[in-house]
Amino acid sequence: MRIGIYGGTFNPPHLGHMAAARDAARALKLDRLILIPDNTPPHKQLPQNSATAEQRLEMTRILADRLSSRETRFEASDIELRREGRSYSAHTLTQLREQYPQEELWLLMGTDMFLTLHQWYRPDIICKCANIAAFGREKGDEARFSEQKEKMEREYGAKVEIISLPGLVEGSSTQLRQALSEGRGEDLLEQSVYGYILRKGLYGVNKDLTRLSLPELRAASYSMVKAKRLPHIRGTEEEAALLARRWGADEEDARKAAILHDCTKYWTLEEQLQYCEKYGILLDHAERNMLPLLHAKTGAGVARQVYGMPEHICDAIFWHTTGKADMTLLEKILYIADYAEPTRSYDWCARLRELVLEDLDAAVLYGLNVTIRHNQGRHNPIHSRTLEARDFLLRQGVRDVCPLETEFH
Ligand code: DGI
Ligand code: FE
Ligand code: FE
Repeated sequence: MRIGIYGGTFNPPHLGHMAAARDAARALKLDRLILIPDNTPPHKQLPQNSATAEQRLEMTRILADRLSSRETRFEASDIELRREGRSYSAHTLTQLREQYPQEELWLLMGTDMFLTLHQWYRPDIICKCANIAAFGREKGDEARFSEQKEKMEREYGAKVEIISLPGLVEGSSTQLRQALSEGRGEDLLEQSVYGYILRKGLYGVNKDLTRLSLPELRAASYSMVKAKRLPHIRGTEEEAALLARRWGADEEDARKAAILHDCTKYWTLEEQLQYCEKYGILLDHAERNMLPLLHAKTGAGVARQVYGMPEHICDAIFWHTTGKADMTLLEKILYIADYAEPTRSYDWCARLRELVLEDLDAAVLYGLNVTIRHNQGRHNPIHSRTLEARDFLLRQGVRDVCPLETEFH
């Protein structure tokens, strides 16, 4: 296995880091790339409104998750943050070498770093533990690079590879922090990293979270979930907007509800329960043990408490997983957009996508049937609200396009 190691302050991690990491992973055919936020040296004055070490780690984790692909798994490591005081690469690499005795390690570094590598603490240890991958940058540097490469190979037995990075985005973190404090710089950040900065109010970004624009709300909400959920959330937003136009609901409300509907999906059971306790969200016995149902309740709570959403939007999020009897138009739209959105690819989705434009209630009933069938198939208990929602629609004489009986037997 080929493992890359990319250290930096990551204050904040930006598109330049992202491009460098991605290009290096491709050039070196890395199976894994470990991003390592460093301990800021004690003598270095931390800029005002700077992120804490924990926050730099979290932003780096978000970036790593966004970068991960089938070819390369990216991750963030707290190996240096866990260590007291200044971190030396020689120490970190010794530790990683012990952890991965058999793997091929590649230490990535920028131009300036590479040209001064012989002056680092114990370059002999560094070069013994890992190969060196230096980002070639400016034209005209070639001579200095090959001179340094030869020197490192001769004096330390290093194995050095110079990689050119086509996608390198220039820009210093100092300038980026300055831009952020002046309300600019968003375009130099990955969307979810910017969302995290928004949520935490870092680097002087001081937005009122209860008055975010739709793009800001997307960034903030996306920063709470994993990359693999984003296509679903985007799909749900587009489906909900389509249905709002079709059935005469407020399109912006439908978008907001969809953007936030799964924002707490990755909270642990403990986090979900703690949040419900804190904000007085009542749970029945069944719900306490059903993790997949809790994100709807806590998502609604976050929509209200953090993003100041009005009650009717929070309600749509609250009921989006189980449904309930007598739903409002917006509640129905979110409930069924979650199923009918384009990235869901079950066999029944094509039929549902037609139905949802012909007869909204019949589509909701169809969705309830699918949920019941899905959970029965897994021997999960069916939540009473789901059954009540179904009974309500049947009593209203809604078309039952996919009756449970025929589906099940
Ligand atoms: O959050 P999504 O995956 O987009 O969709 P969702 O909010 O509809 O959640 C679906 C999950 O909830 C899925 O894992 C099935 C589960 N679920 C939905 N209704 C019930 C249920 N689980 C149980 N045990 N009982 C239900 O009635
Ligand atoms: Fe959900
Ligand atoms: Fe969803």
